[in-house]
Order: sequence, then structure tokens, then C-alpha cells
Amino acid sequence: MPAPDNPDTIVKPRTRTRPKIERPKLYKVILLNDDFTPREFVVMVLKAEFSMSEDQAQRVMITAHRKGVCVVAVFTKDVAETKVTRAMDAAKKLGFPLMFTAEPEE
Ligand code: TYC
Repeated sequence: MPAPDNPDTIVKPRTRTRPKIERPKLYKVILLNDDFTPREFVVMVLKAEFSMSEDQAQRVMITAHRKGVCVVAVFTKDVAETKVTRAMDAAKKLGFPLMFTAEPEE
């Protein structure tokens, strides 16, 4: 290795590249209406799996009931998919056809 005062010393410019931090894509969890799942069960699942208050859960349930669908919340892909699976499994266990989907935000 050349000594520091040796003219053959290769001086490397000190450049620093800024690491590119990408924002994770967010996914909407959507609740779909059906004719069979009891309203109280929908509210219970929203409270248990999406940490909603009674009031929030009632509003989301009634919006899905009236309009056909309602956005529950947005999460990263993994979290959205896990919550959808858990919520639908809880319904399936009791024989209810309750459906949630996860779709990417625009
Ligand atoms: N429509 C259901 C009923 O009348 C209640 C319900 C509401 C089901 C919202 C699903 O996403 C839903 N029992």
C-alpha cells in the first residue's frame, strides 16, 4: 500500500449515496355485504380484528349493509391480508359467508 505522501496514492473521493427509502404500498381492506351474516357478528369481528370501537364498527357495518361495500382501513399488504384471513375464518367457523377483500390503493 502506498504511503500517504506518496504521489501514487489513489485518493478516493468521499461520496455518500442517500439510501432510497421506498414507502410501502398500502392496501385497503374492504367489507362486503351479504344477506346472511348477522349485523351483530359483523360488528363483533370489526371490533376484534380491526380494533374498532363499538361506534366505528356500527358505522362501517351499516355502510356496507346499505351500499354493498365499505372501506374498513388501510394497512401494508401483509397486515391487510392477515386481517382479511382471520376475519373470514372467524365467520366461516360459524357458517357465515362474510367477505373481506384487500386491494392496493391507487
Ligand atoms: N346484511 C346483513 C343482514 O342484514 C348484515 C351485514 C352487514 C352483513 C354488513 C355483512 O358486511 C356486512 N343481516
